[in-house]
Amino acid sequence: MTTNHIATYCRVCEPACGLIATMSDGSLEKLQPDRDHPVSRGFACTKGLAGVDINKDEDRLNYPMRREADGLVRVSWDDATAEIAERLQAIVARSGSDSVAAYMGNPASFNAMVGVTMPDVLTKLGASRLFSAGTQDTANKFAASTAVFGTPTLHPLPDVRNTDALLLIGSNWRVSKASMISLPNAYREIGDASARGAKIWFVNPRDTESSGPRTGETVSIKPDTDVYFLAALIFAVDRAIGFHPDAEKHGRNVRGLRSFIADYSPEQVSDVCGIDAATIESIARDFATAPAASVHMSTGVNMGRQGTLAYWLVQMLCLVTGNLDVRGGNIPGREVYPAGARSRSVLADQIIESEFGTMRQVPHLPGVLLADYILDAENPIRALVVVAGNPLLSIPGGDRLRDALQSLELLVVIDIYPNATSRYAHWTLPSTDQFEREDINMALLGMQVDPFVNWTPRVVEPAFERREEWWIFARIADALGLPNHLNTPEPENARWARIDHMLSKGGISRQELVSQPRGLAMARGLEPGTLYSEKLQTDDGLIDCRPAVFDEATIRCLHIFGELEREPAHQLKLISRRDQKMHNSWYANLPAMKKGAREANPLAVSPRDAERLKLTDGGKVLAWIFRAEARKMVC
Ligand SMILES: Nc1nc2c(c(=O)[nH]1)N[C@H]1C(S)=C(S)[C@@H](COP(=O)(O)OP(=O)(O)OC[C@H]3O[C@@H](n4cnc5c(=O)[nH]c(N)nc54)[C@H](O)[C@@H]3O)O[C@H]1N2
Ligand SMILES: Nc1nc2c(c(=O)[nH]1)N[C@H]1C(S)=C(S)[C@@H](COP(=O)(O)OP(=O)(O)OC[C@H]3O[C@@H](n4cnc5c(=O)[nH]c(N)nc54)[C@H](O)[C@@H]3O)O[C@H]1N2
Ligand code: SF4
Ligand SMILES: [Mo]
Repeated sequence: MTTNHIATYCRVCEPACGLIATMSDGSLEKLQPDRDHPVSRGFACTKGLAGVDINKDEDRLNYPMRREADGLVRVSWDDATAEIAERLQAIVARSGSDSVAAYMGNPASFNAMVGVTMPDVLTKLGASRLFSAGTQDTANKFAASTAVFGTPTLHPLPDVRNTDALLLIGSNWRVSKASMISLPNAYREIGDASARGAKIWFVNPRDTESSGPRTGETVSIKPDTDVYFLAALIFAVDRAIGFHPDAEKHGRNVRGLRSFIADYSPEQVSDVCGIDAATIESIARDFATAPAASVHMSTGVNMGRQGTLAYWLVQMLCLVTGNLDVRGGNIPGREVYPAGARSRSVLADQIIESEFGTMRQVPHLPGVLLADYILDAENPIRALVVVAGNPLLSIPGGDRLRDALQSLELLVVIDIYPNATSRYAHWTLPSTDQFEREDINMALLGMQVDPFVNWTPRVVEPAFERREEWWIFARIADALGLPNHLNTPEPENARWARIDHMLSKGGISRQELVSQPRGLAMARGLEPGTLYSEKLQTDDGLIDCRPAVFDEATIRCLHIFGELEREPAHQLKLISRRDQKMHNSWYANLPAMKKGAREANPLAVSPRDAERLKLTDGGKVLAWIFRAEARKMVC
């Protein structure tokens, strides 16, 4: 038996933690945190280490399968790709190329070849409707940054290692390691910050795993009210201390900002947010007077009703307290190679007039409209390819989406597992898992606290008939008679061409990375000084403090405030909760993960509400139906 070790990295979430794979006769036996990885430095979580179980899981998809009247039938890749191409051709001929669409799920972001090959095949087919999971969790941030900074790629990161005060809103770093920031041992980092004396607040409706004596306290907020809390913080800063000179120096229309916050004093928002005015004032004061203060807002707010306005106010809070682009404040991340900074005028082209209203593709179509595009569009989607996603569970409105998926003429799901969406697929195609493919980390450009690019070889040969996604797209394109990466003289270089080009902009070549022991290249960490001179993309070089594009949203904001004010005192709301053993909808059936609370589907209720509702620990809640119109809960 020959045993060897291969350095690789995890492609499940933002930090891309370094891993060491122990191989035995070419089989993946064990994954361990890589102590010598310069960024993750020996950190990896349960999910990353369970990659071995995923690689060997008996439930995996192993062969292309076609759905027939009496169940799934195994087919060869040749037949599967030829038949899918034939169906696509027939649908395009009958209903036009826009009747073909695709959905890219979350793991596609951590799989370099999907992003560089799939949109290309769609374009060549003449199809333009592309949906992605990013519109469920972070589209608000791209939209807000475009409005405020003139570019969707600028997201100043909290300088956790140097900050004196940190506001963490709608995020649970200990469990999730956050989103839109790459910081491997995020929980240790906030523990270290707190030990240095930094003040940390967790703004959350729930007391999470991240808060506590080691880190900081929870500021308990009612769900979906953060926009008012943020407005009140800015109001309180203005009233007690005044805005920092940076606001007038770097901001346009500060008056517009003041007129927005005027409706939301700490006293006015206190009941709606469930936070007393004095607490809001003291956070505002501590934040504004700290030598340096920073903030991170995440999916708990992104996925609420007013995530875009809230993200605008996050930037405003930093600006008016002088914490934008300063050490210990919020600083644009650096990149190993530059992320293209598109300007606001170019982005204007991405605004489309659709039959469902005016919208911006940020950068893809909103997943929440997928069912409408299938069921109601004038030129409806008839064929859908889903890669690395489970839209049926991850997009709100599952019942209608199920009807929509069932009505399709062609649904192709490319995944490592059968999932809820693939139950309705005509074809289910097995992809390789992360350790069965060569890769490079491309997501999170400009959002890494310690910027690094990491190339990894394929660790283990793909088992059964699993294939990489780019190969599957290329085979389908081939069968459609479209140019693709496989039918060029140098297929290997052709599929890497775009990535090689991007790397070259940072003065790096893939060959150089491959020759490094860990396939790594690094850039300098967070340093202030680039926001105004390089990153900001507004025409006048100023931050837009009251973007006109938000006019309608600010009026709606006031209406929602009225609605919330009228809510009964005991209104219950369901909020999302992640745990260490699940990743969105997957990992669920892995025996190593299906332990303890994960054996069931736990619902957490605050002790006060549980007592009122006579719910006991471990009891069963069968169904809770919320009747919005009756404002009543029925069991
Ligand atoms: N109910 C619910 N809804 C949610 C969330 C939630 O936690 N619960 N989370 C929200 C968030 S933050 C997001 S980002 C979205 C996510 O939305 P989606 O991406 O649509 O959903 P996931 O559950 O992440 O599904 C990922 C799928 O990719 C597969 N997969 C894993 N690795 C690979 C791979 O290497 N190749 C291929 N081809 N497939 C792979 C998994 O088996 C799984 O089926 O959902 C949002 N909506
Ligand atoms: N273990 C694990 N890790 C993950 C994932 C996973 O499913 N499991 N998913 C990955 C993905 S795709 C993403 S995008 C990131 C997400 O990473 P985070 O954005 O940090 O997501 P969560 O851990 O769900 O934290 C969101 C918090 O918001 C709170 N919240 C809910 N509603 C509100 C509200 O209205 N206001 C406020 N202020 N807070 C609210 C919730 O209680 C929760 O603690 O995690 C990634 N990492
Ligand atoms: S934190 Fe994310 S990237 Fe790191 S090991 Fe866990 S799942 Fe993988
Ligand atoms: Mo996400």
